Amino acid sequence: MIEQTLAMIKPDAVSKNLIGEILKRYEAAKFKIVHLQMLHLSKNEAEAFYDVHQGRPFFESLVSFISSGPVVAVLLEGEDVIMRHRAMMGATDPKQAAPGTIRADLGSSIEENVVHGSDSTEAAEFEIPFFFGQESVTRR
Ligand code: IDP
Ligand code: MG
Repeated sequence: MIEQTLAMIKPDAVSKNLIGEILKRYEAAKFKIVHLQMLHLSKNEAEAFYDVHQGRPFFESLVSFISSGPVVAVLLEGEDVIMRHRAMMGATDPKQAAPGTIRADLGSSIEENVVHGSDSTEAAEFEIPFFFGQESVTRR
C-alpha cells in the first residue's frame, strides 16, 4: 500500500552536517520526498509533538534535546514506507541497532539517535499535519 510517514532529522544530526547523508539514504531507497522543512521547535511544540511520552522518565530531557536546535521535517511517501523507514532507522538505542541502519551508523546515544519516524498509521496521521498542515497530503 502506498502510504506516507513523517521523518524528522533531529538536532544532533543537523549540527553534525548529516542532513544530506540521511536524505541520500531516503532517495536511494526510492522513498518520495513530498515535503521538507527546516525549523526550530519551541519547548511547547516539542512537548506537543512527543505528547505520547508525557510522564516517561526521559520526557523532559527529550523535549530539551529536540528544542535545542533546528530539525528537518520530511514527509516521505512510498510502498509500506512507515515500516520500511522504521527498519532503515534501526532500534532506538544506536548500540542495539542493526548494522547499516541510520542509527547504528550515525547515532551517538539512546537520546541523540539522529532521526524520528512515525511508528504507525495513527502516528503518521498526527505527525504529518503537525509539521505540514491538514492540507499537506493533497498539496503537491
Ligand atoms: P523511537 O524514536 O525509536 O520510536 P521512542 O521509544 O518512541 O523511540 O522514544 C522517542 C525518543 O525518545 C527516542 O527516539 C529517543 O530520542 C528518546 N528516548 C527514548 N528512550 C530513551 C531513554 O531511555 N533515554 C533517553 N532518551 C530516550
Ligand atoms: Mg516512537
